[in-house]
Amino acid sequence: MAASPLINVMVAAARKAGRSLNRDFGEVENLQVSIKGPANFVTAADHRAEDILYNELSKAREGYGFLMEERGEIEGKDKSHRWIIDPLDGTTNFLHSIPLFAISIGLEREGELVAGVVYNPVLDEIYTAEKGKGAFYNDRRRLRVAGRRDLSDCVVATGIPHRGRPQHEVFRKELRVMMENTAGIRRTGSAAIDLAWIAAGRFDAFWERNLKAWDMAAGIVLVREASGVASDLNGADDMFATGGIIATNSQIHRRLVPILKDAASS
Ligand code: 2AM
Ligand code: CA
Repeated sequence: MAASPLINVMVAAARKAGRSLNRDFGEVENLQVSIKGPANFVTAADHRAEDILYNELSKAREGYGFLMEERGEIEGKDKSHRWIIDPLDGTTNFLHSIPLFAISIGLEREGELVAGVVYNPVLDEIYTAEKGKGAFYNDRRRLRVAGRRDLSDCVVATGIPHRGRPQHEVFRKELRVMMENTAGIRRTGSAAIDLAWIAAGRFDAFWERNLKAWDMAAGIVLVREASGVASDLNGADDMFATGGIIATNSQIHRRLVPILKDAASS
C-alpha cells in the first residue's frame, strides 16, 4: 500500500535524523575511554537529531506546533496540529553502544493522536501508522498485535525505574506478580521501541510508569492501528497526564489492568 503524503514527510524526517544518529553512534565507542566525554557527546547527538526533525517537519508542514524532549513546547500558528517528538529514545542504550534506540514522531490533530513513526536507524526498522489506515513495518508489511489469550503464554516488556526515578517499590510489586504469571519479562530501555514491538507482535504486552508524552505518542498510534489497545494503568485514555501505559491486545488488556492495579496497591 502506498504511504500517504503525511507518512512520507514523517519518514523522510526520521530517516534524515537517523543518519545523523547513526554517524554519532559509530563514534560513541571511540569515546568510551574518556569519562565525561560520552554523556556530553550523546546530549549533542540528541540535539543534532532534534534540530533535523524540527527543521524538516517545519519546512514540510508550516505552522504546526511542537512538543519535543529537548526544546519543550513550541507553539505554532496552526493550533490544530502538534508534533510530539523524541529525537533519541533509549539514551542510555546509545551511551553504552547498545543498538536499541529510536526516533519517535507522533502527530496530534485537534488533541487527538493521528499518526506515528518509530525508527530504529541501526537496525533500519521503521514502523509507521496513521489513524484509520493501519500500521506498517518498513513501508511494506502490515502489522498486527500478537493474539495470545493466556497471560501465562505472554512475553511482557516493561521499563525498570533506575537511580533518580520514582516508584521503585511499586515496580517491585508489579514485577513480582508479572514474573509469576507470564512466560517472561523483557526490557529494551526504549519505550518507543517497546510499543513498536507490541504493534509488530514481538512482545505480547507492555507496561511502564512515569513516561513522557514523547516516549509514547507515536507508539500509541502504532499499537492502536495494529488492532491493539493502549491505555493508562487505570484502563483510561490518560497516558500523557498520568505517565503510565499498558499496551497489548484487548483480551490481555482486560486481564492486565486489574492485575497491575492489585499488585501496585498490595
Ligand atoms: P529516554 O531514553 O529518551 O530517556 C526507559 O524505561 C524509557 O523511559 C525510555 O523510553 C526513556 O527515554 C524513558 N525515560 C528515561 N528517563 C526518564 C525520565 N526521567 N522521565 C521520563 N522518561 C524517562
Ligand atoms: Ca524518551
